[in-house]
Amino acid sequence: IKPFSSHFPTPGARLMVYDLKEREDSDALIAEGITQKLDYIKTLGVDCIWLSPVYPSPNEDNGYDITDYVGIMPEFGTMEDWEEFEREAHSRDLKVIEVHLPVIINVKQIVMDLVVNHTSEQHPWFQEAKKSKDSPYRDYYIWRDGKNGKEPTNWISFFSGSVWKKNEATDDYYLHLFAKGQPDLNWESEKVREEVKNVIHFWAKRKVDGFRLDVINFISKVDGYPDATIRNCTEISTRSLTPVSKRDAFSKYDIFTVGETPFVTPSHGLQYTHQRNSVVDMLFQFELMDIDGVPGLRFVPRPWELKDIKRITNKWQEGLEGGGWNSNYLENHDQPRSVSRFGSENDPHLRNISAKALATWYIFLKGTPYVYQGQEIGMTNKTHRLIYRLDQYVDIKSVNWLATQKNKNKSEKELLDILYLRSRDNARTPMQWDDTPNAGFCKEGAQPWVGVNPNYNEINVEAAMRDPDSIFYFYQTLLRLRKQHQSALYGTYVPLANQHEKIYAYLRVLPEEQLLVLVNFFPDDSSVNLNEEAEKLPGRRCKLVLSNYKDVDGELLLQEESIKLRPHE
Ligand code: ISL
Repeated sequence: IKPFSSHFPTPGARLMVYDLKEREDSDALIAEGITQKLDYIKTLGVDCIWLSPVYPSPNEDNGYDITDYVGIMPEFGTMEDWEEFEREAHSRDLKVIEVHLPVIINVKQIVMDLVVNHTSEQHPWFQEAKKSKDSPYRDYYIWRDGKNGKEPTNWISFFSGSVWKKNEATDDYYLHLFAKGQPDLNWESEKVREEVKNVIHFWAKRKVDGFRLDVINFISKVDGYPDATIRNCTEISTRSLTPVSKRDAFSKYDIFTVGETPFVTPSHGLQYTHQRNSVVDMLFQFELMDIDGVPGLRFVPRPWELKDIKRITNKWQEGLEGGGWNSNYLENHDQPRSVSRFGSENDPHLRNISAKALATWYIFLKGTPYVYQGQEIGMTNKTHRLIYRLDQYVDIKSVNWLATQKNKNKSEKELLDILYLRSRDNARTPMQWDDTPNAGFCKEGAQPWVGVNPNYNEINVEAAMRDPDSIFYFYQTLLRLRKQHQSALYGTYVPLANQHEKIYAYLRVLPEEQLLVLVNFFPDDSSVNLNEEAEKLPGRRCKLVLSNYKDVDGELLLQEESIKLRPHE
């Protein structure tokens, strides 16, 4: 897909990238973008690409505010470019299968982001709807009268402030769980549901293989619109998903779906993804993403603990066993970078080792692993406060939160420290392709939509491809091993050494093959004794398949002394 034809690269789509070196002429600025990087993505061993929204949008929320569900943002290119991307992606079919026991799902290649909890306020539907109470589009959205001259309820938006905005023309309020520019669609309306089905048909006919369904459990709101007690959005959604859209739209095609579903529990997860009557093939839950922030208060950081990672992972791995299916991830476009968050980012050696340790830990969990762009080369958070200023943060969630901090007596340094840990911008800096200016993301002298992370000289794809010991090649190996080993795909998850504070240990068990994963999450030596759990172990020794330290080889003795692991080993 073509990026901006002016000098701007791409604000919305996270995998959207382009390489200017291929062509000399000025058209190079509208070169092939992501299509050009398909071989890179394939080399990594990825079977399927999820594109963040690429539809027309004023970009108040990086493309999650859509004005046309069946168009392409002109800055990215045209529908013809998208179709070329589709053809090129499908021509690289790897013929690998992803399995959701016991139903075989073919590998899917292109997943589009379906953002239908809300539209952009610039969407023609809303532009019409807000004009008058008689508008034919009025009930596409959710309207309520004010209460005593104030908002209809006390609900607080995910992006700070009330979820209600006054509409002068009709003297009432519309609901927006996210930005003011993202009015919620009214799913009670048959017309809205028909519109959404048409969007699904539109893309499915263009050979899209699947959809990520943005905040899909928020589409139904809590009955009666009562005031909330804890005043954040956790209380607003009724969280229930029913197979209706699937019946009328998805089931007509060989379509894969992953629901983005904040606040769900494993029992929801089992129900929604169950092989017999699934609503979605898999879902994204967020419990791990909340372990280093006060629940519901993203900008109140706290240190994470391994015991929380264990508790949450055990809960989801065990909870979805026997019919459900997990999505496993360390990063996405809303989250800080994992190596900054859970690894050791400052020392280059430990950054490499810890990124590999984290990868090993999650790629062998049961479920489908997702890799977010740049994670495979160990990209880090947006750089520290010596370089960044408050006004250089552009993510609406961060910007709106900053506005709420005006009279709260926090110093600039404190605010920058918080954003450094928690801002969504951390994941949204341009992809680092090489060490040329702007990291090869856009032309020298061009202004990327948000600043390139200054560490691109060191951390970039070109350097990773040159170095046999890079994080990239380790990911490649992990993804290959996962497909080669039946235990890694189908094995039952069995946690070991649950009380250990430093080391995460688990097995993936099939009668004919067992896989042991041992990961030291911390930057110091640690050891673990598995003798007490000898009855769970497959045997006394195991063959070493892979390590992130180069000098290990051969066999691991499981029931001798304790097993020693070096920093992040
Ligand atoms: O960020 C979160 C988890 O820590 C949650 O608040 C939640 O994932 C998120 O706010 C919902 O995200 C999705 O919908 C938003 C959009 O801004 C995000 O980029 C998208 O992933 C509204 O469309």
